[in-house]
Formats: sequence, C-alpha cells, structure tokens
Amino acid sequence: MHPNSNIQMSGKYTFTMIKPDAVRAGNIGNILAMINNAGFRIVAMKYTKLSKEQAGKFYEIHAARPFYGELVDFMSSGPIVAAILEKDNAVADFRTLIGATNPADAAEGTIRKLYAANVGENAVHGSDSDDNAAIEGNFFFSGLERF
Ligand code: 3AN
Repeated sequence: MHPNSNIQMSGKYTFTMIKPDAVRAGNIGNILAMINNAGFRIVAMKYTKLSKEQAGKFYEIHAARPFYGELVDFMSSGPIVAAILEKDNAVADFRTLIGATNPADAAEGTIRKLYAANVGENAVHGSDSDDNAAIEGNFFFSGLERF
C-alpha cells in the first residue's frame, strides 16, 4: 500500500478558469505566473471556448440570478483557460489569491485587483468549495488529462 494512501485528499484541489476578458487583455501568462508563484501545481489545463449551452450548464447554479444571461453570454464570448490546481487548502488559498468577486472590493495584489474590470468581467473563476472543485474539474477534464 502506498504510504500516503490514508491521507485525506479533500482540500488539495481547486478548479479555475482564466475568463475571456483576461484572455483578450493578454493576461494568461501574468495570471499563470501568479498561480505558480503562490505554490499551486497544475494538474490539468486546456485552452478552449465554451458554447452558450456549455456556459449555461457550468453556471446552472446561478440560473435564477438576475445576471445569469449576461454571465453566460460573457463566458461564451471568447476562449478561456481551464485548469485543475493542487495545493494544501487549495480552495480557500486560491480564493485569497484571486480576491473578492467585485474587483473594487478586492485586496491589493490579488489577481482580480490587478486584472479584473468589474464584477461581471472579473478575470478568473475559483471554486467555492471542495465539492464544487470536483464537479467543475470533472466538467472539463477526464482522468487521462490529469497529471
Ligand atoms: P465568485 O466567482 O467570486 O465565486 P459568484 O459565485 O458569486 O462569485 O458569481 C459567479 C460569477 O458570476 C462571478 N465570477 C461573476 O462573473 C458573475 N457575477 C457575480 N455577481 C455578479 C453581478 N452582480 N453582476 C454580474 N455578474 C456577476
């Protein structure tokens, strides 16, 4: 048996997208550098574009919110980078790195403070729980695409 097989795996992974606004602005490299420098390891990554239908399904949880249509249109408006990231305490630490949903409220030095324009076009996504990290990672990646 592997010596680490009894270690609790939950809490080690999160899922992110570099959103269409940040891709259009040429910030993929800057954002990936911040992610690497903060100690996250890339488990899986792809450059892709969501259809409206796929974006609608990904954000299904927000379907009743007034901004849902706008969110789906925006998230399907151009290519994104999707990735699974590994680190201890991944979900919480990544949300600290990206900053508040509204960049106007985001702390200095966070990804959203540096690269997001507004609450709708806010540069990056970060999972809000371990369960959603797993669901979101599974939306984009098969087992064969994880390393
Ligand atoms: P977070 O991405 O910080 O977890 P959520 O889960 O509240 O924030 O919202 C999901 C996404 O919906 C946000 N990343 C943002 O793109 C969009 N969004 C949230 N609130 C608003 C809003 N008031 N107006 C427009 N878009 C919003």
